[in-house]
Amino acid sequence: YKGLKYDNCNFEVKEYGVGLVTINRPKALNALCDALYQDLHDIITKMDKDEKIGAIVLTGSDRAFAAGADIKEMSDKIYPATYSTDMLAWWENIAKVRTPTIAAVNGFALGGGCELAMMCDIILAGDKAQFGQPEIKLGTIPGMGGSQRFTRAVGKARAMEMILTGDFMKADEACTRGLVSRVVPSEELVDDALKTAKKIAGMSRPIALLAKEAVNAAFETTLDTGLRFERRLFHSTFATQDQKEGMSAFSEKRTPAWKHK
Ligand code: CO8
Repeated sequence: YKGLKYDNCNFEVKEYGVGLVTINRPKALNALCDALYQDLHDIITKMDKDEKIGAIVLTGSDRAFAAGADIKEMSDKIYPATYSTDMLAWWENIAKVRTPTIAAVNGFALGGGCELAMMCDIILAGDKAQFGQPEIKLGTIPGMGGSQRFTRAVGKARAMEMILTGDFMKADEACTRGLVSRVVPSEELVDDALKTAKKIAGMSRPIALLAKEAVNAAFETTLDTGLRFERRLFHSTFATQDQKEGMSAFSEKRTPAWKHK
């Protein structure tokens, strides 16, 4: 797939095991039209299957990560079709990717753009990034997870306020409230995200996938079930050569040479 070209996204595979996907639809501030979804899904699925890739960075432009779903494309849709096609359900495929993902957000992440960022495992924000779920101003509500993931990230009161007013949230506040992991000067954002992704890609791949699965379980279960699930996954790491290698390397004061990259 490495030579493939897409209309709405660019991508590259770094030699250090990181996939970089750049949303590229400047004429509409990277609004997420159906064709863009197809491109993104195709690239990300291929990267997810590529065992050489240990982490994926998803970014947009300086002005916009993505300014939402494509308003012009959806404005004439009628209810029976939205329901019978289960419109937008397919976006969840992006959240189901098993490889760790980092959204590097510069500029606007609004509506579907904010929801897409929240489908990633980590959000890093450029200092000028702005997040929001302004669907209410268009006479609709979030449809790709905003009411659920935003609420889990920032808590009920602020999520309600944002979703009911359509106001935007700046990077610093998003960081203070836990929506984003770190704020970075915007010109350094993609390099920082690649560096972070490289660090993750340098871990044992199966162990990184287990860690991701364990954290994600925290959003789906009771504490007791989640703790048991974590323990079972933890036990299972002892069936890998990489647990032996990691702990031996620590004792021998050397860098581990993972068997399962
Ligand atoms: N869809 C389509 N086109 C868009 C979108 C969008 N979401 N956002 C911006 N554009 C286009 C503009 O129409 C404009 O095009 P043109 O030059 O042809 O007029 C171009 O991008 C540049 O935009 P602006 O001139 O408006 O740029 P500004 O810097 O003045 O403003 C803003 C930037 C504040 C981001 C402004 O463009 C804006 O408010 N955009 C809409 C943001 C929004 O409401 N997003 C939520 C969309 S709804 C959504 O995501 C719902 C998810 C669930 C349903 C999904 C169904 C598929």
